[in-house]
Amino acid sequence: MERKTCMILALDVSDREEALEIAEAVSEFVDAIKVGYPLVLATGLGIIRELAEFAPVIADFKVADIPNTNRLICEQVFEAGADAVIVHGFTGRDSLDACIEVASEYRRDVFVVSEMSHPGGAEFLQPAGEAIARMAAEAGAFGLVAPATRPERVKIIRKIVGDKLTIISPGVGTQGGKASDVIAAGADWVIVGRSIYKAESPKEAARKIAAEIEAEIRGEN
Ligand code: OMP
Repeated sequence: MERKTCMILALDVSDREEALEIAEAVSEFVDAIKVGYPLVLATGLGIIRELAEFAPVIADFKVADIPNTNRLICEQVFEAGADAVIVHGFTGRDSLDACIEVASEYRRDVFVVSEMSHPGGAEFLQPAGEAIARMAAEAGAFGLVAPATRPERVKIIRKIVGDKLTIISPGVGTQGGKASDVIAAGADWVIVGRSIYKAESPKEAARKIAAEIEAEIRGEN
């Protein structure tokens, strides 16, 4: 995944035509498209290949099972054409290793959720977040998912993993996070869903967030 716009679209719509329309409209402003259960359950796994025409696809299945099941899930994800998969880290090192093994067979990437962006993310997952980040780095994951709603946590996690891991950060816009803040805290990419796909003009919404990120990177904020 090439870092040009520093933005990933979370495409959580459930209609195939709408998904393809939005993907095409915003493709110049995003480096990847993240799809998850809402779109894939509604339209089928084939949507991954269709979206891959516009940008690399990250399959957000938050894989969280025993190693054998994780392996079987990841094989399906990469056979379907995804460039990367999002997995949970709380299931432990062996479960994560299974995902990373499959990803390396397919020459694809694994992102590990260290802690989540919603208020409940602070209840059980956050206390384990730093250990999960350390484990992901030791296991050789490609990156982490860390919360844009808590840039101070992204800063801590960035310190822990240094430049070993790529950090992608959801929670910008509708969940209250600010793209420039979390990029300043050390995230490589922000993940944006509703603020783009629910906007009257997804293209204009994406353009605006891309401009904010660019200004932050240039040090204009
Ligand atoms: P919006 O809140 O609509 O911008 O969407 C955020 C996207 O990121 C959704 O697809 C969420 O499922 C996802 N996400 C989070 O919001 N918080 C997390 O902690 C982790 C994820 C994720 O793994 O992508």
